[in-house]
Amino acid sequence: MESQENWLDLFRLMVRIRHFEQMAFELYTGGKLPGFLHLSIGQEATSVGACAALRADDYMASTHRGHGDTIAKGVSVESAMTELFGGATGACHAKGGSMHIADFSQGILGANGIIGAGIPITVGAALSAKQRKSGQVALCFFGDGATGIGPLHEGMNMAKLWNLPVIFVRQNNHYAESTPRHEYQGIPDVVRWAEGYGMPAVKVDGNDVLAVYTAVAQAAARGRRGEGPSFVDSETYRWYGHNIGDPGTARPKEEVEMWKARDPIARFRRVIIEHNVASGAELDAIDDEENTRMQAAAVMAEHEPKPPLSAALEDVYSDPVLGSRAIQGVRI
Ligand SMILES: Cc1ncc(C[n+]2csc(CCOP(=O)(O)OP(=O)(O)O)c2C)c(N)n1
Ligand SMILES: [Mg+2]
Repeated sequence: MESQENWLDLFRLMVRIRHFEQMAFELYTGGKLPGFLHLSIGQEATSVGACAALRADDYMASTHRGHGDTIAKGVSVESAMTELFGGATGACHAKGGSMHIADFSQGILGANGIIGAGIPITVGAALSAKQRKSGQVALCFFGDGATGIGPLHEGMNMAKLWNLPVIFVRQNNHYAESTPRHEYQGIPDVVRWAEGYGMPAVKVDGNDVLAVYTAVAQAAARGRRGEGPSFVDSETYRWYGHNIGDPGTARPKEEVEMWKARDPIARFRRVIIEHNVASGAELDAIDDEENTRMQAAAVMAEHEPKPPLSAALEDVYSDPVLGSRAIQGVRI
């Protein structure tokens, strides 16, 4: 990114996501939070850099590890945390939970517990944008584990065939659950697969927020010019295990430590200070503000009312009458 104007916004967003997930971890392990968690701590630069390159009305679909992506695209920490608590005022009125936060008003088509499922949804959104000539693009995040999933290959083919403004962003954190890439991926370099489908594909340092931003901005510009899909392979790492029940010890300790030393937030902090965009004290103040906001958000979210049982079928079907008939036998 040539302009340094947004650097503090990017930094603040990464810090916000880090605080959100650290809070979620504490609440969950403290027995306060229901449900389940997949933390993306360590991957903040990929979420923030990619979403910063999008317009507010562009589409984005995420994965089971979607807190960072959805906050980066615009969901507030208050709305997301209330959703994690199952509160009625949460992002999805308690029907999404950690793995399915969506906000159509911000183009967020949903995090998704089914690996690769966001990909065809994004391709469909891009088709709609193209038909409406809206100038929107549609970005799908997916993990390296999704690279072997059929919908990715179908999605890349359709996006190319119909010349759709799709940006495929692989959050390449090297593992699917605890299985390393070389055990499930036919070739080491999936950029070649994407090129094989006829789209420009680049590898990017996914812990460098500016590098991710630049790659996705170029892809978005191509999409808006009518030049079709692009693929960005963003190499990063998650610090924690696959989910809250996994201590992450299947990975070599030295590897985890090496990636922690490449912390995307600490790294961007150094860049900001070196370029005299802000001082360490100013960045600390941003961190404090985000921490304070998160503490308050957690207290608020915990005490938000839970939805009544009678709301169970609200917001589920576009036609609630026909929709409720579809699940015969359910009586509320
Ligand atoms: C279609 C499908 N198959 C299997 C699973 C079980 N599953 C959940 S997460 C996961 C690994 C995903 O790895 P990756 O795509 O690399 O994402 P990461 O967890 O590393 O962010 C699997 C296999 C699933 N949710 N959906
Ligand atoms: Mg992975």
